[in-house]
Amino acid sequence: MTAPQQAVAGVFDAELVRLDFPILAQQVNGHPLVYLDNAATTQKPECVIEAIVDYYRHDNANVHRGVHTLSDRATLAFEAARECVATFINSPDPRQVIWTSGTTEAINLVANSWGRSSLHPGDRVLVSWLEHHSNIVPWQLVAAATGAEVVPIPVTDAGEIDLDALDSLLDDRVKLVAVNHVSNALGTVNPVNEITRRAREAGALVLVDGAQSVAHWPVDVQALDCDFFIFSGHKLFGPTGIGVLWGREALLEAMPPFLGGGEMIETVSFTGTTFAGLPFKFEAGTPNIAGAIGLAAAIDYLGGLDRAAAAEHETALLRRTLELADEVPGLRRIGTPTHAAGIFSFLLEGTHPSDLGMLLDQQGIAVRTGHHCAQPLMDRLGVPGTVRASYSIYNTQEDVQRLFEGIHKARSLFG
Ligand code: C6P
Repeated sequence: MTAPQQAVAGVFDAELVRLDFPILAQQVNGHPLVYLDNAATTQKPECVIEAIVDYYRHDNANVHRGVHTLSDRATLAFEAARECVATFINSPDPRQVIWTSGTTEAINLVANSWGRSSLHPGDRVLVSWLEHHSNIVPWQLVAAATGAEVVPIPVTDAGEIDLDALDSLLDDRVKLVAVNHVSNALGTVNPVNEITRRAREAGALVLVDGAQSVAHWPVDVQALDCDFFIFSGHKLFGPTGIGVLWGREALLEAMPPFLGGGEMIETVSFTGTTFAGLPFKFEAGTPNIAGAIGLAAAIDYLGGLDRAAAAEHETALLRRTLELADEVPGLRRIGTPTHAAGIFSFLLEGTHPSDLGMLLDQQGIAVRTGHHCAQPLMDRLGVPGTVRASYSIYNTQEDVQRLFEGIHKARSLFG
């Protein structure tokens, strides 16, 4: 395998970036692959694949347990990965970075630990209509167990959180506002700073689901001023099965453990068990060591790119997409947020989204179709689902062109 061609800091060239992602070089169904399903998962650069392989080839051992050299190496790499994440999101302390299997588990951790210990009958958790199921269902489960209530924050027809409606919901019953940073279904960039300011004034905590934001621009948890920030490694060019819960130190210190087992204890006896400090209190069992190391490699990779220029590039792709969409009769964009991050959701008159998705796939173009795990949002917008093209740093204007060639072909077949 040839060495990946790393992008040079300060310069952004999507064609050069593509070379770092071996999977993108292949043909799918007889066509060069156009991968537009980045909101589902991003592809992995060679350096991430190599970091995982290297770990298993040379350093594999359990962490925090052995006295032997391999265990020391694995532990050092694993904890260095935590520090890498802490720097990446500007956490005041790496102990505030808790490894999880992904966004879903991280939200469940907060719901089960903070939620079950802090929510009481009559309390409210506000979630927006834009949320992914993983930021709805855990709250419904904890509400059923505690007598608290999950109340949706209305969104406008454009697919944006209605801030006036939020204001009217914020009262002293609200203990937490849980919103995504970017909607996975529409691409809406939510004004989380503003939401946090309003929630805080009302005495509520704020959880930000950053699954769809971290790959698009640098996130600073201190500047966001939220209480919990959560994301998945696999949407950030890292491996699956690894994710992050960041939390305010005082909150994490006060929260009870989520899962019990090895690693998360200080002492265990049948007369009483005491728990480890942060972050280990929340990390029961053998963690995803290779996943953490792979995620750190992905973050290092991003550190070699000019991220502002990368974000500009993605914005240009979406801008061109919207221009071309205007020229397609019968194409309707679903959600028209003022600020959108690299996601284009749409319907084509007379065509079922999954038929269009399959037809695009036959042309080597990967998109996602359906409700995108956001059924309440689909109901709110009155659509059963959409076709979703989601962009990343390695997509090009040629990819956009190919998408529209595919859409025009579908129109001629189905129209
Ligand atoms: N969205 C999509 O195609 P996990 O599966 O735990 O890594 O992430 C869940 C999740 C939570 N919040 C948001 C905003 C998300 O977008 C996702 C995952 C994928 O849109 C898979 S459904």
